[in-house]
Amino acid sequence: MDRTAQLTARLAEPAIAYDPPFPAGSPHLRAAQVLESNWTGTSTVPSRGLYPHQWSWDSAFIAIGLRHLSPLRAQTELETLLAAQWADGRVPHIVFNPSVPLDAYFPSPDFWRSSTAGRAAGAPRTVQTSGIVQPPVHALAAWLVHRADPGLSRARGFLARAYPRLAAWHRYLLHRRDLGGGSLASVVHPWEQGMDNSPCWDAPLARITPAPARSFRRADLDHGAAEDRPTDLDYGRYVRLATDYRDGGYADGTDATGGFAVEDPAFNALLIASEHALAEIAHELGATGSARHARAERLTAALVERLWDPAEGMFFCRDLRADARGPDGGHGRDGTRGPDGARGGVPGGALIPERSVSGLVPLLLPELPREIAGALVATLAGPHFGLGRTTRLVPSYDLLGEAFDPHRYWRGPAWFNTGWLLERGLRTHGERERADALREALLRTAEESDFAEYVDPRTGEPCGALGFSWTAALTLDLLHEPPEGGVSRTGTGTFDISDRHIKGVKGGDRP
Ligand code: 9WN
Repeated sequence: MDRTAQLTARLAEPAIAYDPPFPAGSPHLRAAQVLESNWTGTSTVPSRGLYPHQWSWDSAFIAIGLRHLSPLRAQTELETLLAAQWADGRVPHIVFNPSVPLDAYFPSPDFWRSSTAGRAAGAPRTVQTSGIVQPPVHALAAWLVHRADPGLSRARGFLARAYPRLAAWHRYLLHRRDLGGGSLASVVHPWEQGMDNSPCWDAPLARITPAPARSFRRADLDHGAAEDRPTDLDYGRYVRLATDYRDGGYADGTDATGGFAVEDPAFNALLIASEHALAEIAHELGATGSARHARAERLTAALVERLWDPAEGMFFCRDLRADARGPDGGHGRDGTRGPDGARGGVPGGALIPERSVSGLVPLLLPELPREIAGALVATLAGPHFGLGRTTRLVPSYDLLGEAFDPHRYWRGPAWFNTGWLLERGLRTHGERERADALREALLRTAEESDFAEYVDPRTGEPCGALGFSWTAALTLDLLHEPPEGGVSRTGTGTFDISDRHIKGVKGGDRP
């Protein structure tokens, strides 16, 4: 164990355990061991070496798996993250562990300087965070965690304390981040969308002057293979964007965020799913929640209006800073499709003509029009993603795209969180056989790869960190969610989270 790992391996409570235990070497136990060894006492690191702090959307996925082992730990995971929320409502993408040496991860707290540079935006004083955000999976996670043990949740006032924070988080995204004026939230940095190095960002990033390579030291290359990670040039651009945002006081809608502004389908689909979950939380707390359900439905209409391309059968990112009149500004490399993609008249930028798994993730929304869901399923199984034909898991990027690389970060490999979301989406839309097959492939590959961060989508060859927390957590969730369970709208409105008996797990299921 290296020094960083030792410093973060502080256990504040007894180890979580299955009761009665699963046999040694069973997938349940192996996944639980990953989560156990990545737990710091108040949250879970994505991976001990590469990512030694708390990450926002990782924690949401981790909590979804942890709820099957320890609902208390799952609640704590989310509470630790929400305690670092800024007064303007943003939930930061990293919450730094002060015990970890500064050089263990870049950009470190002394780069972000949240408590000083972020003062006007209301950054907390006592905890150091980054100043950007990640996809809003948190309300969905909070609701699923609550449903794993409603008795414990009510006794601790878990939802009553989380609700105002989650509501402020959504308010921030819907108001401060509606940079395109079309009701969707925008990301102002590739790290915010979570698929950092996707080819979708190549065109918008090309407009950014990179920070010189000598001005920063990458820590990721101490742990990951350079050929799997983003290039130095990409990093230079990430650093420039983050520096400009920081130097503008992390204010939104100003010149500081002018360089990069993208409406992303997965980010917004997760916001919609979480808005439905927030409606359920409001209902549990005694309100009707109907205004939130209605808002989620309006957002779904905006998602379709602004990002759906019927000709391609999938959603695309909208680059708000693209010159919609320029020759490369519009969707369609041959320039025949017009600056706004297939449909004219959508104001603000242009669709980015790159097929990313992000454009399939809205399948998780149950209220998606039937023809759109059908087209997404066809695209998933078609030549660009090849699910069940040429790929065993869903690639992060178009198999036929020029930039496809089965090993490089978000430029082709398969991740388990997007696979999990699509498994739920297929089930939601009645594609039971495909969902079962994807579930089996996710479980088999997670186990065989030692819970890898990501894998080659065709062969399952592991890449990145091993013992990766969300891979283990979502494996546990799939193991505990029986495929024959079907999906109802009684839960989040998105996933089936109706009362399920979680058998054989200590503290798992109470009335
Ligand atoms: C930057 C932690 C995070 C994930 C992201 C993934 C990667 C960080 C990095 O790791 O991003 O946030 O250093 O590359 O792309 O999705 O949340 O697991």
